[in-house]
Amino acid sequence: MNATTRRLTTAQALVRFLAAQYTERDGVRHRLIAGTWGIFGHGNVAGIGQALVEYADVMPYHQGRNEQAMVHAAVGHARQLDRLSTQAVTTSIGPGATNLVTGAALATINRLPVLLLPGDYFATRPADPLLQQLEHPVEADVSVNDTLRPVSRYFDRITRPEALIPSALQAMRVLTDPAETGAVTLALPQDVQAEAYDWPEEFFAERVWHVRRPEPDRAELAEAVRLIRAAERPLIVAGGGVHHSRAEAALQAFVDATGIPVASTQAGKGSLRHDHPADLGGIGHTGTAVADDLARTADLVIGVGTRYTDFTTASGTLFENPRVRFLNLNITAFDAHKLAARTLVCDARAGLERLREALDGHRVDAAYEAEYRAGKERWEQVVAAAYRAADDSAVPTQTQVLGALDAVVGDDDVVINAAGSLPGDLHKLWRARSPRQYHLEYGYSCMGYEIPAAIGVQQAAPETVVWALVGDGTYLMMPTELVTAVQEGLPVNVVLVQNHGYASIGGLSEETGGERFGTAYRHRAADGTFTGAPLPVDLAANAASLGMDVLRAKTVRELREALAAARASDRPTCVYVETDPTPTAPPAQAWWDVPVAETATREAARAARERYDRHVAGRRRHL
Ligand SMILES: Cc1ncc(C[n+]2csc(CCOP(=O)(O)OP(=O)(O)O)c2C)c(N)n1
Ligand SMILES: [Mg+2]
Repeated sequence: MNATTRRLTTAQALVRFLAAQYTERDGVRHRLIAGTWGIFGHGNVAGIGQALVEYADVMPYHQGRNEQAMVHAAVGHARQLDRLSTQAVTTSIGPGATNLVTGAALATINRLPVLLLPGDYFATRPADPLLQQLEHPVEADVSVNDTLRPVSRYFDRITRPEALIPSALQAMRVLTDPAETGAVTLALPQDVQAEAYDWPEEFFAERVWHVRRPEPDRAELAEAVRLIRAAERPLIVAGGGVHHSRAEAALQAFVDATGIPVASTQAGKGSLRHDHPADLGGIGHTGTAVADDLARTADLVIGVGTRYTDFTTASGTLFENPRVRFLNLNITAFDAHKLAARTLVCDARAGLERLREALDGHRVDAAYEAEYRAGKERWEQVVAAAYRAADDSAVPTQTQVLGALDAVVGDDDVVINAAGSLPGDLHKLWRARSPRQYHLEYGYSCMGYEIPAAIGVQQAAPETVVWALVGDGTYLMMPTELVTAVQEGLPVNVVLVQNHGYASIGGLSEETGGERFGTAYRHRAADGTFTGAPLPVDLAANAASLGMDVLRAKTVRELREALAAARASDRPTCVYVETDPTPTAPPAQAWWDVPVAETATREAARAARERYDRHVAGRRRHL
């Protein structure tokens, strides 16, 4: 049937195939797989590794230090380009492959595409066990790569060369499907990688994957319009789907027409510019007072592209109005149906545009608008107070670090963070000036995402100024890719906030009766607990040792100067700052459920349990 064939190894065929895949949406084209990250071992060096050198002209290769970090970089890249372009990650078998699991979970949870290519055991089984093989005594076809199944949106093991053809096509379909996307894994037995096959020439032809924008269903749209017209206190919850769909302008047009205010999740923040009169900032446990007050009294919550995590709903306690109803616009039916909502299963941009047209002339009450505008102004004062440092020569608090950063960033700078106490402070305080600026990975909140993600974002947007904000605990978990930034000459900026341990979990521990146990980085004291002197680690010296330019800032003034210098520099630069632990962040405006010991001898836990029981009593099931 196929007139011509090309004799290549499976690995060569895969690399050639990947180099010819494109996405298209709104007439804009991207390479689907812009490059391939790789760490080589015996599971991929002679297969994919050889193919990458053979085809270096069509498939850029990036050298990473840690497999998990390579996935983070690919995720950062994918998020920056609205999921229209990602990267592949090739690993050895065994430990190299299982290091992917955390990154894959992060990608799948955040609905961001990445292509994982772990090496796998021989398909032909000539001499089991090979180096790094898990021998399962009962299920002989199990490999460690099976740990990637539950965290992948598509998984296959390519045990014959020709099986790659249907599987590679399915893999591209899932990567480019706006409702299904996430981590896609093609496990590649190392003998099959090196095996030759006569591939049909059509397999290597350029292929364009149209990323669709499904329109709303007519009946669902009519019901949505009816609900919005009937609502007195409607509130939009904007999630990551607004960004993925590039629906920010449509959202603003909808809001300008209707006056309905917008609160945002971590993934959705920046959907409206911070200074838009209807932007209420973050919602939920780490939300603003104005957003949470409106959420408590809303009679219609319009979720747009949100998964409604516990942070957003204050663990099921936030939406208190007895008459509250939900209307969810989501491309994923699974998410649209949450909270027993009326659904609008479609693309966010298409849905918002159709709603605006159908609601022509409808607007919320002027009194409601005045109420939330006043609340927004009050919260602006809270932000200003948290950012302001009375004394320029003092050691900054963490919110003053954010204030200093706020003063130097440009409208299009990207600020990346994922875990620790910074996500909460950022969600409450950050003034997002452009849709991609606020880059919070809070689906998995994975310590260590920040630095490799900054690399992926910088690769996707070479002209953009990129900031990775990391706590000291996060830095220690994954500083490895600083070496990659240095190697690639990527001018990423890292702000390293030193507070000698886990301030976030320390605070949480104290609130929940855990007495800050195991959350500070300190020497052991005489009684055996970690309550001695702070550790004599020098993370600034560590960053410098990896090749970064490092600026140490001891005061607010020095910090401001260091941030400005880092922004101006064309080299990867780390700004190191020790913070004053005096709390200057506004307190949580809503609850978060972290179960407290029901029985304990220690007073701290007993008191925490009493508080806990009071909160649990306020939980609602929305049915
Ligand atoms: C990989 C990973 N392990 C554990 C956690 C749980 N965790 C969340 S925040 C945190 C501490 C973060 O410390 P640091 O980066 O210093 O930030 P700080 O809390 O001091 O602001 C931990 C351990 C996590 N989110 N990710
Ligand atoms: Mg810390």
